[in-house]
Amino acid sequence: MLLNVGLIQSFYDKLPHLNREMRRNLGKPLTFSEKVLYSHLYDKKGLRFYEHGAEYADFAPDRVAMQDATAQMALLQFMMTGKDTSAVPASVHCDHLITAKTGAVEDLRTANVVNKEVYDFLSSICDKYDIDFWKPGAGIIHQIILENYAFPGGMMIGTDSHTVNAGGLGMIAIGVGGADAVDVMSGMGWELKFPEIIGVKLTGKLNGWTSAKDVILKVAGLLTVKGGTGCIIEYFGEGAETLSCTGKATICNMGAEVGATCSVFGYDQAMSRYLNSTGRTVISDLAQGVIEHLTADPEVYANPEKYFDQLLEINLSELEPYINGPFTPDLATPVSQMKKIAVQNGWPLKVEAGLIGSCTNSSYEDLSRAASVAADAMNKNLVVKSLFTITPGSEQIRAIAERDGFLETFEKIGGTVFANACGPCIGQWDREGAGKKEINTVVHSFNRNFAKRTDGNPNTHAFVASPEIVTALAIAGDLTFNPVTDFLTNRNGEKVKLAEPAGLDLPLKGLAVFESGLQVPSGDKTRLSVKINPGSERLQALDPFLVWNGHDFEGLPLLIKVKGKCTTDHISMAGFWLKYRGHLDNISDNYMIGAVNSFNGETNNILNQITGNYEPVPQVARFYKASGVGSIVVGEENFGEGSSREHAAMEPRFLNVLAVLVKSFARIHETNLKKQGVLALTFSDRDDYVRIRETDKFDITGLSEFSPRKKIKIVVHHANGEEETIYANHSYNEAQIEWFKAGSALNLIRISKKRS
Ligand code: MIC
Ligand code: SF4
Repeated sequence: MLLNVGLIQSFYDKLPHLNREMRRNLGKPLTFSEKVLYSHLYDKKGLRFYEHGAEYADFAPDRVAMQDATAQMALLQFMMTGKDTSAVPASVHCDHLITAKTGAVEDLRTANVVNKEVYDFLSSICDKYDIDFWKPGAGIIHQIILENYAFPGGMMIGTDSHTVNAGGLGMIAIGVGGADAVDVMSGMGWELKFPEIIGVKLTGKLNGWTSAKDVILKVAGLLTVKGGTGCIIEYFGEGAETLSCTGKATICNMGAEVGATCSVFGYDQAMSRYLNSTGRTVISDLAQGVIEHLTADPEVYANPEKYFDQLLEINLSELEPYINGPFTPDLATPVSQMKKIAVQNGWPLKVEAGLIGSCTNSSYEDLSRAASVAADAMNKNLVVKSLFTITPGSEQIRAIAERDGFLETFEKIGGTVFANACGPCIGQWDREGAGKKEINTVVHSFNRNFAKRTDGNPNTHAFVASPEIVTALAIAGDLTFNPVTDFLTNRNGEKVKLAEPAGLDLPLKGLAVFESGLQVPSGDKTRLSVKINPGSERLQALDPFLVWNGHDFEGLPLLIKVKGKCTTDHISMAGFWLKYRGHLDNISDNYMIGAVNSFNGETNNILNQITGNYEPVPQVARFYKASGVGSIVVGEENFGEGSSREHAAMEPRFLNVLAVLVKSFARIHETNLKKQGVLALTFSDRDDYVRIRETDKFDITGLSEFSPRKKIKIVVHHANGEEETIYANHSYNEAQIEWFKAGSALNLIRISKKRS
């Protein structure tokens, strides 16, 4: 048991009193999300109502989670604070840096060699700051958290956007940038705009080919990639209670794809069963004792339209399986419509590969259901038409899947089991032939399907579906196959139909015996030192960013005006570049290389206003920086959607991009920009986007009067001598303006540390 039971017990002991006080002071029944948020306010004195979607509040999360690709920068920043231990329990997970190629054993061996320097750094720094360190091969951060650390009613932040997965176990778990993790590990309050709360009422019961994944695929279609921005999605209703805990986690996991701050389910018996089956009966017993405080007040679920800021309803009995994509997770198509829609859009119909697993879908239920489909295909003498791969979420689940025969079944139909890691989900798939950039289709059970994300090939059309649907499509080799109605032809030329998937939500035989891969802090600080080789390609100690000089920004050339979707994958690509996540200078060479220049429709080819040449974005940014010139980036909607990676904000800061002006931001990226000291602005009139020309220069004025809610005046100088004045909005509060002035939020912590 890794959890500190004493801490959880004392939190639960206080809950009844706290909830009574909240209800009295707020004068209304509370949603479950509100209960968790209010019970984690940094300062609980004078508890009062916070206006949803408007007021900032400071929170005290119970724990922090980090994965290897973001932990490097988070901990490099933490080192700069001069603290000697993390103020809250924290963990680091080595999962993102393992490339999937041949199979688990070989790929892990390679990763341990190739990433040795980074793993050594992380292991030593975790030891120094009392952080749990999960070695490569132990599993994917979110699966390990669900299996070991999550608890109902708790609050946590993590340096990965899918931290939200823990909502499946009743936790408010939020994805953040590393600088936010530094705040919490330094013992400071963690600031968040108090979210709006979307209620999703689930009725009915899943059946046949439909699974929990289809709930969120449907929600993604309804809300779109930005519909959840600034919101918590709270699921409830009799349908919610029929879902397994891991199914709930899948739904919460992909809430990141609609931009939601997080998603959550109130505590129920499915969660209790999951806690018991993962060796945490003591927690489920404690939770049972405060059960009414780990869900919303009854009035809320009885009259949801009165208490939620927005309400959706989904009948699970009528829900169809969905396939979402390509290139965006909110393009939702019911399986029955795929024939028509795929042909209409000219999507490649042949499925080249089916990939299951990932942090989103590698539960016992997922693997058992997918294995039942695979076994059925074998029994019916079907040939599997596509490549088929499995990435288990953790060593625990892998060992159970092996013990219970699922892996053998997958291997028998030709599947390859990859290491317990992110692998193909984050471009860490060394796919044969991907370099040829052929137009092709793959189907996976992961969560994101942005261009290039799976195998680095921009022409790979990636579709997201449940593991059982992915398995069926891999068997059929056809995107338009509908297992609910369609037949396949087997080796004997007979027409056969796949049986509906069957599985169990939890293993009957309980936990498997396995090597967890956890390194707990030794506690012996005297012999610990964290070394960074000054000549390293992969790690670089950080230099503080410069303090704002007190002057307006004048004559900033436009670096790039981005057209259309600009996710963090476009801003700071993963895959190959993951290896530079601990080296700000080196990784800055990927800045914006995936973004489309609105003036020529090309990627990584922009005008250098000084030389007049067209060059790659990082080259032009470095040229401006070397010439002592700052620059500005312009973009469209939901800018910075997707990942929590703060490299997407640190790189522009490092390259002297002083402002980012867009139509709208995704939450985590906007905060990351603010924290790193880049001005994050939105067009007051979004139509002003069209006024921006390739050769423009910008004056950002009135910065000495920079204040909350006050628009910022920008003078745009066109090359022909004309100028136009436009206005920008921002969402900075007083404290965040101080981050800007100090050069970064971290600079403020360092200053206060020096003073104390
Ligand atoms: C992702 O799914 O995009 C990642 C890779 O897990 C990222 C984190 C990262 O970029 O390191 C995320 O979701 O935050
Ligand atoms: Fe890893 Fe993919 Fe999950 Fe991100 S979404 S944590 S890359 S498995």
